[in-house]
Amino acid sequence: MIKQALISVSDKTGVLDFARALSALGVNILSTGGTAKLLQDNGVPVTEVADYTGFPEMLDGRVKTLHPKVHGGILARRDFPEHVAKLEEHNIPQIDMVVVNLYPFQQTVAKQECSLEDAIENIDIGGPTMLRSAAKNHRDVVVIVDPADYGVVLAEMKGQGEATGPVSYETKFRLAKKVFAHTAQYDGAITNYLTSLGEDRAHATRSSFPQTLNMGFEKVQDMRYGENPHQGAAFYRDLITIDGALANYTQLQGKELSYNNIADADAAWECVKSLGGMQQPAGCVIVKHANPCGVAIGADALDAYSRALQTDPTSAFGGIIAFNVEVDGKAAEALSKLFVEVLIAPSFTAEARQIMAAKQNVRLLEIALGAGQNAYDVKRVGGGLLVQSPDAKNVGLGDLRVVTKKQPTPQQLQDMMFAWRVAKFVKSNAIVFCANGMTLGVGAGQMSRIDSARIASIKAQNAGLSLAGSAVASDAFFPFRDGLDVVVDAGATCVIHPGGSMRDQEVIDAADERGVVMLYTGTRHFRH
Ligand code: 93A
Repeated sequence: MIKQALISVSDKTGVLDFARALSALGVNILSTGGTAKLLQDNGVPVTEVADYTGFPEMLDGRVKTLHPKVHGGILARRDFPEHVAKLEEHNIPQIDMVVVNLYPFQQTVAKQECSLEDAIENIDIGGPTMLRSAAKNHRDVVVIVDPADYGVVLAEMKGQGEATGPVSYETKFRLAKKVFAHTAQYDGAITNYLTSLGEDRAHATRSSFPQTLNMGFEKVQDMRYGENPHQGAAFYRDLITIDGALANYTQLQGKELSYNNIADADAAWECVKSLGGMQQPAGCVIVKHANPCGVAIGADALDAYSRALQTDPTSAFGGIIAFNVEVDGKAAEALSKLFVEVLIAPSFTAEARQIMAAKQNVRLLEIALGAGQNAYDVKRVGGGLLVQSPDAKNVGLGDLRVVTKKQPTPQQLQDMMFAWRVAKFVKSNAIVFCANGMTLGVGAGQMSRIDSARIASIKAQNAGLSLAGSAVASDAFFPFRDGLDVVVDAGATCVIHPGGSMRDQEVIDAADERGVVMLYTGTRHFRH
């Protein structure tokens, strides 16, 4: 039976309606300053914690609820007669429900101008203490940290038929687990912030990489296995939602996603998102084993797909395909002829869904397009973690430098920019041949650049595509002229790469000698 609830919230979303409903069910409500005022002003009967404990809020609110009458009422075990007797002895009524959310520490420190003083005042002490007390005693106490849970709890209370009916143990346990995840993350954020400050505590020297790094994730799903069948695996998402990120997918149909599906889907989705704002509205990326094996832009989804598929139809078999536009019936018709593991798009038309429904093994994922970025890019190494900022840099026309005698034509510029965008998503060493908004040959993941160049041209030949007049992107500089000679021999007439080799001049001279255009981006895109 819930007779008494304590409500103390910074995020007041939904709390008035919830408190009103509790009150209507006969629950006695205790509350702190700001929350109590909101409830009183709106006609909900409430007792201020200060009146309840007989102790005023003090020290600018630092001490509001830290009192034995509060914590005794929460923590006492209802099934231990000694506990119950103690409460009676000290005249402490039981508190059966705790509704608390915390000072907005993360939002405060996210502001660049936030001072250490501001940050410290936003470290909540009383709130987490009540949450932890209630979560520890969840067998007898309902604890709510997330306004999204108000409805569920109310429904259970009403559903029991009694005025203040019990909330199920399952719900209380779930809510308690949520609390400890929340307070752990909250403390993690405090640690990240404080350990990002230098010895002088100045914000100017705040590091993006704190001394202690806590990252909050929640499980999306367990997987049958990992990269290989003898490895266990699960997929986690950031506790803070990132717009347009793979982890926010909605699966419309198909088998459960595997570990490799998710890794490849991410590669395809990140690459296709980068194809916006080009000469054609639709983009399509086909990924196999983490590398794009066909990328194209086109007039619509079908056009982009048909062109992307031409690059390497052999590898596309069993591939993961992503679009940056809605997939319609025409595109779905063509896609249904290929064996595909996963299809990703911002949306699918009803007709496309109907066509794909005949292929129940194909996993269909919808993800809203969004420009959100992970805060950190991480890679596990033995006993440690490599952390970097994501490779978010996009080269624009203004960053380019022509280093050869020959200047690019507008068409060559477009082709090189397209090739450059694709090369960013190809594992190093990356060599990408392109023309007219589609890839012609992709050389990926080789230990030497010249082998990537050879492989890219062999793949184009195998697909029956001509490289005459094509553009080439290389994710890093050519260390010698030999790689350049390979791509020019294959038919390329313009080349884009970062530049910056000790032998740059040798390579520029070679380009002039061969009569091709060469552009420097000044940016490298290694991807390992
Ligand atoms: O300053 S505190 O750490 N000390 C406390 O005793 C305390 N009790 C509740 N912060 C405390 N709270 C927090 O106050 C709650 O976690 C909640 O976020 C906030 C609600 O304050 P008000 O009701 O005055 O808006």
